[in-house]
Amino acid sequence: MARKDILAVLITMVPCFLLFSSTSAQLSVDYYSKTCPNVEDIVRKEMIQILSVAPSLAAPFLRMHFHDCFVRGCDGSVLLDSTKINVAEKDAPPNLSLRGFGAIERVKAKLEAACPNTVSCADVLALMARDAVWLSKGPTWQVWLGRRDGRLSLAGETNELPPHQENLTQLIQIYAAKGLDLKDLVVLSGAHTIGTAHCSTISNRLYNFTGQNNSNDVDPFMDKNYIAKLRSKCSPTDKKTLIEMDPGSYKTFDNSYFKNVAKRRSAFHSDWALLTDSFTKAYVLKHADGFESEFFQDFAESMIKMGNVGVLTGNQGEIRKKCYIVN
Ligand code: HEM
Ligand SMILES: *[C@@H]1O[C@H](CO)[C@@H](O)[C@H](O)[C@H]1NC(C)=O
Ligand SMILES: *[C@@H]1O[C@H](CO)[C@@H](O)[C@H](O)[C@H]1NC(C)=O
Ligand SMILES: *[C@@H]1O[C@H](CO)[C@@H](O)[C@H](O)[C@H]1NC(C)=O
Ligand SMILES: CC(=O)N[C@H]1CO[C@H](CO)[C@@H](O)[C@@H]1O
Repeated sequence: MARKDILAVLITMVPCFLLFSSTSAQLSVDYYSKTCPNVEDIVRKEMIQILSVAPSLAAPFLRMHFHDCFVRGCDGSVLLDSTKINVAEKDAPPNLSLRGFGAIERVKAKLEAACPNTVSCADVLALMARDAVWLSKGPTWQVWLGRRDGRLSLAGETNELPPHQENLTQLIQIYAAKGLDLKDLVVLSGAHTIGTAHCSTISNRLYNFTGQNNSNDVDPFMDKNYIAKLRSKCSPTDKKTLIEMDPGSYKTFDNSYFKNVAKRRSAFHSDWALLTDSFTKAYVLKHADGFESEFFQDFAESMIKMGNVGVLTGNQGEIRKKCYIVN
């Protein structure tokens, strides 16, 4: 299916989300049509420029939107800096590897110049994540807008993010707590078709899976050749080196994540775990074998759903002037 057709399908599907998703009731696709009609053009133009200079930021923007939505809802709390009296989400261990905060401030500043005090940081991030996927040759979708920014960010709450060592039972519970189902879990995991991970994140799978810290203590569910390949890149104590999560096409949003998972060549135990349930396994195997346009359509749907998690609307929260600090 051509990309234009996918877009058409998405637009015709959009009303279903209104009917079935109560949290989306106050978001709308034309939220800024009167107050900031060029919002999408401004974000897209900036994104094209940012990614032409720093292409590796596409994946971090997508991941940042996910981290925002899973902690306190999509309210921009991930963007707030710590203060003298508070440690923010940004400074919690799961955020060690988040990048691109400066670029988000630049896009927000452009929007403040065009339409002051109007577009929330939470919406800016949702738009940037969408454009990051599109510019990585993935699908696009209509972003529902009208999120307001929260005023609180607590490092401790990042424990609501899914840990990469988890088995499926726990991942399902973590997603369910956000109103996301088994299909969203397998589909959104496909985001790992772009981006990188730190050696330190995966070193336990390579050297210390059960805590014995010896050369045989590997994750038994990872392909042996792939373990050897990763070990050649990552020493046991390496904290800096990055590995491509989808080797060879980590800059392209495609369905190769599912090929990797099917071959037990995925970065995380949580990716492998998708093979331990009959529904998610069937999804992985089907999409390892093609059906990219169906994955693209599913990804767009699940991203819209994730973008609705715990949003602030109406008079809740505020519209931040700068994303790193409350007004
Ligand atoms: C089962 C749930 C998930 C787990 C356990 C998980 C875990 C992780 C971890 C540990 C990293 C690498 C961090 C590092 O070492 O630098 C990562 C990277 C990434 N994740 Fe996830 N993730 C999950 C779901 C998602 C979702 C839902 C999205 C987006 C929709 C996403 C998007 C990304 C992206 C794009 C990267 C690459 C970031 C970069 O290149 O800097 N992940 N994830
Ligand atoms: C998943 O992990 C939990 C806690 O570690 C454990 O109780 C459960 O049995 C595990 N489930 C599977 C299928 O391994
Ligand atoms: C190995 O794993 C154990 C248990 O998870 C952990 O306590 C220990 O710090 C790890 N050792 C290394 C060198 O990472
Ligand atoms: C783990 O093993 C490596 C050698 O494989 C060693 O250098 C390191 O000190 C060990 N770490 C711990 C905590 O035992
Ligand atoms: C604990 C820690 O390393 N926190 C980091 C979180 O991310 C920000 C922005 O990249 C870093 O400045 C912090 O050091």
